[in-house]
Amino acid sequence: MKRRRFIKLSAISAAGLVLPIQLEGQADAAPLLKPGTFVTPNADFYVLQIGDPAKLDVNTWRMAVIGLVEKQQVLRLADITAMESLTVTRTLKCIGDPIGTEQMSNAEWKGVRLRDLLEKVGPKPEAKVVVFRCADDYHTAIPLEDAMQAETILAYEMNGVPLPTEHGFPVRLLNPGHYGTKNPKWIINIQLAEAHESYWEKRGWDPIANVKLATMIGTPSEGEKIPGGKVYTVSGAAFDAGNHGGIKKVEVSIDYGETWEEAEIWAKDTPLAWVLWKWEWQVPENAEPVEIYARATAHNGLTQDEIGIEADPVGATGYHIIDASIV
Ligand SMILES: Nc1nc2c(c(=O)[nH]1)N[C@H]1C(S)=C(S)[C@@H](COP(=O)(O)O)O[C@H]1N2
Ligand SMILES: [Mo]
Repeated sequence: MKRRRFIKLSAISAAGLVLPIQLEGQADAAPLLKPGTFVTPNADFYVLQIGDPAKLDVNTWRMAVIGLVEKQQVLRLADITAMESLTVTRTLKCIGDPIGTEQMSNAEWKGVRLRDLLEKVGPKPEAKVVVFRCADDYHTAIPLEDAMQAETILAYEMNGVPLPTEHGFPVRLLNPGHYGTKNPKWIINIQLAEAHESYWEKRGWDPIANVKLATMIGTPSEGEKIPGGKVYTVSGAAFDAGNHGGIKKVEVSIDYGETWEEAEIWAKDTPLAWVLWKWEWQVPENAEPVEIYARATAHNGLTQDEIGIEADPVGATGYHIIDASIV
């Protein structure tokens, strides 16, 4: 029995319009892997914010660390780059991203541990959250406990170059396990406080914003015509941001979820980065419509559910399903 998708894809994301990705019909072209590279080039990395990207001058940029601290500080970029640095691979994903769309990208980032900075200012015992205020008037807060984790990073380089303007130059936060909303760009002020209601929380979105287990299918694309009788590479990405222990396996179904075939994971790093997967499908000869499902299982045993929820307000879940046809 042909089952239809349960997820209503919403057209508007948390932070702007999600434009449908238009791909050319690939009937004649050789199937490609999508995403095709583990690290997304900066030019292809998704960009989302409440307004225009802020253009900041590094000579005048200062970042104040204030609030419930023993000793407030004002830093220049050179003060931050002089600190002990580390390089990490991190995937960012938008909370407003409907299942299967492409507000998800992966990069190599260089920066410093936020906790090294917080130790310099000395949080007072009453401090419970760290508030980030940004040059575009965006603001968000994270629990102090999260801020003190070794994986929470203030990044100033992306794929080997200074953060591009659109991605937060000169400094942004990388907050492991959390959707994009908790990864502020163009930071100009860090304040330790008892509580804070962030920009998107005021508009009804989840204040915690933990990334959900999700899988996207990159090839084929919606409506694609797949030549019968040949091998076709179904491919995509899966990500849980480490919230369920990382991705253990990805499976594909072409019979509405009756049976599942395990895909090959061809690129991975720590659970804080996506995994890329592919499955070689021997396409039947008969011309007919086909639905392709994909789901992931995490190391803690959680497998994605067919019945999903829309992105608003906690992030979308469910299978990504592609309607295509064998021709
Ligand atoms: N200053 C600022 N930071 C922000 C936002 C914003 O509107 N302003 N949007 C957030 C959201 S919703 C997402 S999904 C990510 C996107 O990061 P990227 O544009 O580098 O991919 O930035 C986050 N950080
Ligand atoms: Mo987002």
